[in-house]
Amino acid sequence: MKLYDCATAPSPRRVRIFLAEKRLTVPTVQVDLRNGEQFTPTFRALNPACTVPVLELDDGATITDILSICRYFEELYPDPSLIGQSPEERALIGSWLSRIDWDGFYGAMDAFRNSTPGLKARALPGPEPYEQIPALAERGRARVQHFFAWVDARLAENEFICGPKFTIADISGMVAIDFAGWARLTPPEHMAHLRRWHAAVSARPSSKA
Ligand SMILES: N[C@@H](CCC(=O)N[C@@H](CS)C(=O)NCC(=O)O)C(=O)O
Repeated sequence: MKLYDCATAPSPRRVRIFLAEKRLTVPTVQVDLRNGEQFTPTFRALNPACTVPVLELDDGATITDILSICRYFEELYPDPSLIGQSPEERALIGSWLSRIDWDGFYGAMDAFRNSTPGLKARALPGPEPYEQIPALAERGRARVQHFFAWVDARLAENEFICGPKFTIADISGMVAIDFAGWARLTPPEHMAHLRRWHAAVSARPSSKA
């Protein structure tokens, strides 16, 4: 088994943190996204979407998105549970996770990718040459501010995003916030709950994975 990774990119970081929380070690192969290694014929053959993370299983099968990779490890190694143990827990965690992806991760991605000069004609990850749309960068910034506000409100009443337990939603939320920093968006001073939680999850050893 091999995890195709890029040490500086937010998406594979989510998988690395998930594995670290489960105390699992998987051999990794670094893919140099800055120099376009994701577009080489070898990598395209592995993942035509030209993105990381990719988990390659021993039989050659490839899993090419964050959540499916995490679910795979959760089923193999259920303890500690990060995606929920009961149908209700799994549904609630899944629901918060999709809100985090929607406003937080995709908002940060739009803000960053539509405004960074080095990403011209690469406004979305993958092989298609999508042009940047400055209005999407602006909208992404607004979505991230909205994301900060609702996560702060949620954390006023909960230790972690889904309640008293650390879950995959906390991993995704922390990585989304750090990614938003690439577009110079940081949680405002007055959002004390968000800042308390972000400091706590960032202090876990897994956050350095
Ligand atoms: N659908 C993928 C998307 C992952 C993704 O967007 N990865 C980015 C790194 S954060 C990537 O590989 N980008 C390649 C590029 O920008 O060309 C998932 O959810 O795992």
